[in-house]
Amino acid sequence: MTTNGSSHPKPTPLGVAPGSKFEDSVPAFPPDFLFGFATASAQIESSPTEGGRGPSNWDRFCEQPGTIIDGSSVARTTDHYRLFREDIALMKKLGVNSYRFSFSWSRLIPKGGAEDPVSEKGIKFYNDLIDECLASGITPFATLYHWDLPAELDDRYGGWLSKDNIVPDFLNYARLCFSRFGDRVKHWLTFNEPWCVAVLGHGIGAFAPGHKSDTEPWIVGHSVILAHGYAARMYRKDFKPTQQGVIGITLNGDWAEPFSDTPEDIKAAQDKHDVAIGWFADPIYLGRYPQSMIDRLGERLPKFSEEEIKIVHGSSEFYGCNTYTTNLIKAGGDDEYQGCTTLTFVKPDGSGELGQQSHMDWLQDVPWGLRKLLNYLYDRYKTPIYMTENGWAIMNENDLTGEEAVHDASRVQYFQGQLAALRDAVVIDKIPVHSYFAWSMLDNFEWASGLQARFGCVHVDFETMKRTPKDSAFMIPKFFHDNAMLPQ
Ligand code: GBH
Repeated sequence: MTTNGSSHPKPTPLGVAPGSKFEDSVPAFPPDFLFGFATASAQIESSPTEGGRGPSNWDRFCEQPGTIIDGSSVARTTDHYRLFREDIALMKKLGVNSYRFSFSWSRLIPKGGAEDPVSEKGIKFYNDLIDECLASGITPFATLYHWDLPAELDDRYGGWLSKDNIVPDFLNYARLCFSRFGDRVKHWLTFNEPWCVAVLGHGIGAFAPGHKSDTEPWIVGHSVILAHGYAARMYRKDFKPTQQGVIGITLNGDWAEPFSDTPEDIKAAQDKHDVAIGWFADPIYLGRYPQSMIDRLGERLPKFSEEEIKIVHGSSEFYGCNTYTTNLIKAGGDDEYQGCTTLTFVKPDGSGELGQQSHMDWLQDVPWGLRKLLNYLYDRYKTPIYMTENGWAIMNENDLTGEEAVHDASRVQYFQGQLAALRDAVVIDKIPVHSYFAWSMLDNFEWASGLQARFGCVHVDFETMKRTPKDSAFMIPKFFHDNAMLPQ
């Protein structure tokens, strides 16, 4: 893995969490393994109207009182639009070889639709960003849709609720990105975490557009699967032959461990996987919705036509994996978005919680689940895996001074555990994993949690926008250098 002309370090057993069964001297990661940090446009760019950018559903959502915990908004996050060269220089200095970012649809097509004008200033911004990455020896890894929908498309036809309108508009947007950036971008994700778009946006209403419904999520999920399928087909047909890249989707999914070994809890854990992962992964990799969802949802779950499922099945060339934690799953419950199971971090023997608690109620540090998850995904879907997100928000980190926050011991500990589990999965279990992106490069706009939940490996002072790498920002690249195979 060549990074910035530095000499290749000899593999060493450093940087490994205690308990790894990995044999110390075996290098784990091939020279083309991609590693770095992940971000998303709405969370880092700021500059909401610069270059003619149109408003997104998240710009609108933030304007509604009470939606964002600290009243912050996508309009003012980390100023990456202005500071991207500095950020890429920092990534280069830290020694990563790839950067995962997302395009803002309404920066490229301000109104979003297939008949609407393209913003050449928006194109220029991403051209410059991509060129700067390449000049710095950093492979760009691009996501088309990380939750920021042009607001106009919501107004026109309800966004993802209207499959017949949104699919052609998304395809037009995807074609623009492939044709303008695909000469240099060779790694594409269509969607980031459709579960969140459907459930948090249209079921629970915690995310834009803030709808609360028990019918919309299944319709939205269906539209996203189709938009992904058609876009991936278009890439493979019209662009891949010349551009030679890969395209896939990335899903959120945390390991679901049965609370006990009763058949009920074992089934519950599978039901949870079916809704969290299988809802999207089963149609895409196996050609059908999970039976447990069909049984539970009946008429509320849309059906694929024969033509549609042909497009969807086999559309992703890899499995994109965003994962953060592990939950214990008990049978019983009425939350359809968790497969009518109950999630807990409390250990069955009453001896306490599974792991250290982060700032987010859904996130504890449970390193052993990652290896099980990667094995589950590869067994079930039999496709190469790209890890596209994994990360940690320290409890109340926002209360620390910048000087204190840079020594992020519990984040370092989290990543050591996760990376050791990844290495065990790769080396011992032979799971083909091709990338690892830590969430996130910068402290940023954590959606409804605003600026006060800090996931960054680099500290951001939100007054001055000054960036200061935390200890974890050095530790993650070092792990991959220490565990690199030497190029042949
Ligand atoms: C990722 O999602 C996002 O891709 C990224 O933008 C975000 O900043 C990052 O994580 C950190 O949050 O509503 O209680 O059922 C993380 C995966 C999946 C975590 C859904 C929260 C919902 C918990 N998310 N999960 S709940």
